[in-house]
Amino acid sequence: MSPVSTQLTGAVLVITIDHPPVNALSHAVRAGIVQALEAAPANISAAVLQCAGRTFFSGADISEFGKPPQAPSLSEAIEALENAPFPVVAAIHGQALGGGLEIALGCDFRVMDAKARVGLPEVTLGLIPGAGGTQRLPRIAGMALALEMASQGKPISAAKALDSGIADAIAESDLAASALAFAKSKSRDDKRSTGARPNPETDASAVDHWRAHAAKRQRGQKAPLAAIDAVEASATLDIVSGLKRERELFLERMSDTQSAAMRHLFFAERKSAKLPGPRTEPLSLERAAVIGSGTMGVGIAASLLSAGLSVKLLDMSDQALQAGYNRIKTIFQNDVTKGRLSEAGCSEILGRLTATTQYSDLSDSDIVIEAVFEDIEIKHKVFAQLANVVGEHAVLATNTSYLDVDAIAERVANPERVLGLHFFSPAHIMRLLEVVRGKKISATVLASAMQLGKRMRKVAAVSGVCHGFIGNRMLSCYGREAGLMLLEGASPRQIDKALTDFGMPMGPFTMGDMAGLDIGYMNRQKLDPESFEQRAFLVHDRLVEMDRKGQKTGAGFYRYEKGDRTPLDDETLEDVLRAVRSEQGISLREFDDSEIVDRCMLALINEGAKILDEGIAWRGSDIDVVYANGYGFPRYRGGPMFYADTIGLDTVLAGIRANAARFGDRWWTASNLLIRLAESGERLSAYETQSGALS
Ligand code: 3H9
Repeated sequence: MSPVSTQLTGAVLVITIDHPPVNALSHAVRAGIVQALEAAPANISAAVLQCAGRTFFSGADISEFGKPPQAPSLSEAIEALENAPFPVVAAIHGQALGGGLEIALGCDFRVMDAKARVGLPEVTLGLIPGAGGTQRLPRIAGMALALEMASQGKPISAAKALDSGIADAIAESDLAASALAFAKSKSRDDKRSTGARPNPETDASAVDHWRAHAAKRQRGQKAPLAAIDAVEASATLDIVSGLKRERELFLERMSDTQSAAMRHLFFAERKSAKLPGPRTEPLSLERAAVIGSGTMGVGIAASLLSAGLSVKLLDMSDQALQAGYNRIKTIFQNDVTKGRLSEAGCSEILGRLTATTQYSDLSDSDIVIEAVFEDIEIKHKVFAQLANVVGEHAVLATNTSYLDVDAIAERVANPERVLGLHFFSPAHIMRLLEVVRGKKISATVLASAMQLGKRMRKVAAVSGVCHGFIGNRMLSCYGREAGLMLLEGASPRQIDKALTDFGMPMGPFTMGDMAGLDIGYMNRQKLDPESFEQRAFLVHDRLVEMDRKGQKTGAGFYRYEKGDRTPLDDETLEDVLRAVRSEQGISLREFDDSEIVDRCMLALINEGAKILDEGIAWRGSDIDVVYANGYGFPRYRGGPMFYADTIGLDTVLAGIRANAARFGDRWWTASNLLIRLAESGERLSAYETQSGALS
């Protein structure tokens, strides 16, 4: 059945598209629209184009990209709208995104629901608008806004759309009725195709501004600059040549690995939230408690409050509790200051927050998340106290980065309700949530955690239990190689720069200084010394022992001026490096940047493949989701597993084996899965394991 239906209301033809879940502009939709226009009765005065379901068109169908194109193309469908002999009114609710906005711009008028948004998010997929958005939008809204929307990808509100001429009217209540009334007020004489409008005025300063912005804030990404080029062309080229130029730039981006990587992440992020196997009904989690009102507890409580839950915050002292409560209040008050939240919304949210020092107050909690000090004995005590007061089926979560969730669950009655929820700091801002499933977790509890992740607008990925779970276990290998290269002769500055040039937001030594070198130091004290490469952290340890713990003490791998986070080179570090290298009898050598990147990336990939082989991660794409959302891995490289696929698993394996031959195989034993996939020609990022799946 066609997703497109029509209904004649007086002299207005209403064309309705119903293509769940989000009305992507798939082939059947495009064909249906063209057919509806062709079959339109000869005497109609106008038409309305509207969508059923939760949103207007969410854009081109991304799953069709890379497949042979099927006519009519989106551009042809838009052309049919522009060339129709009657005006067409787009009725926009939900979001009009990418091709969705482009199709609306191909209509003669746009009526928007007051809560609707419009945007050109193609850059987030490594693309530029490819169906006229870069040519029609500046003709309607001017260069400055078109440059911003096409290069930044952020949607704008209906109010802003009205202000800028994108929307012609806002419907305060019934969109369908408003759009119909609007269409009835128009006649064939009102036809005013956007493409026929004059060129927008050139705006050189806006072009320069957004180019500079893209170079700085979207470093390494090609799409924002291409989007700016295309919009800039709209000022000088006629519509036909402008559309041709846009098409060329669009196709260049489409064939580039950056877009393949970002499209991979788009689908990976949606998949990671889904559990394999039959759907399990999640629990209704409405009353939450957070133990610990430090930085993590505050961020977690804020995330839960934003998701609509009521939250009880517990800490031992009134003073700590008051400080935590105030920090949560500040988070939401800042949202009000920035116009993201109304005063009434802020009061409603804070009305759901209570503070207590008494465990007995948590008795009615559906879920408790503890965010106390990272020490297993302390966590055991917290869980023991909790188990005494909460219901026997309340979900109990530990916010831990490394600890053994199974060991924590073991001591609790009904261990199937215990899990790890590894939030990243600041927890109300960072998108990643590692959901750690212990051996005994029930499918219901896991499904509930995934749903909670979605409610908190997090990207949730499931990890099995191991030291550091998916993310930090891989990171320790990356950090190990950085530390060893430091010992062998590379400077922190060179290593940091090589990795930021690769696309990481920060190098490992700048990152260590920011997080505090004492945290890793304390963690290492608790580890079996045989379980990690001690030499890689000799310099780190020496620095901590000299009270150089990073930014907070004014020095670590770098030196910092008071109140300034700029890492400065430091003579003392040179002395430490000289001393440690000589104690280790190391003869220095030169590094080039590609060796630095390769060594860190190969370590990351090999460990990721082992994690996948062990069933700690269920999907290669989940690992990519973890790295892109929790560790700043450049999205345009798709995550470590996708990156491995782009270099080729043969090449990856050869690199790992070469490192094993050179540095010994203690840390460089190639993953068996990697060997198997390199042989079979399969992709690491597409690999899915059944091992470890829930029974
Ligand atoms: C473009 O338009 C290029 C043009 O300029 C030129 C072309 C020539 N296609 O996100 P959700 C699926 S590029 C295919 O969970 P929400 C999604 O995978 C496009 N599938 O819902 C998921 O599937 P599943 C520019 C799509 O309510 C399901 O729909 N547009 C598409 O949280 C639900 O998605 C964009 O970049 C699509 N376009 O958020 C917008 N969109 O259930 C992309 C979604 O199997 N989409 N799916 O996992 C979004 O940002 C969000 O989906 C949206 C809804 C905000 C619309």
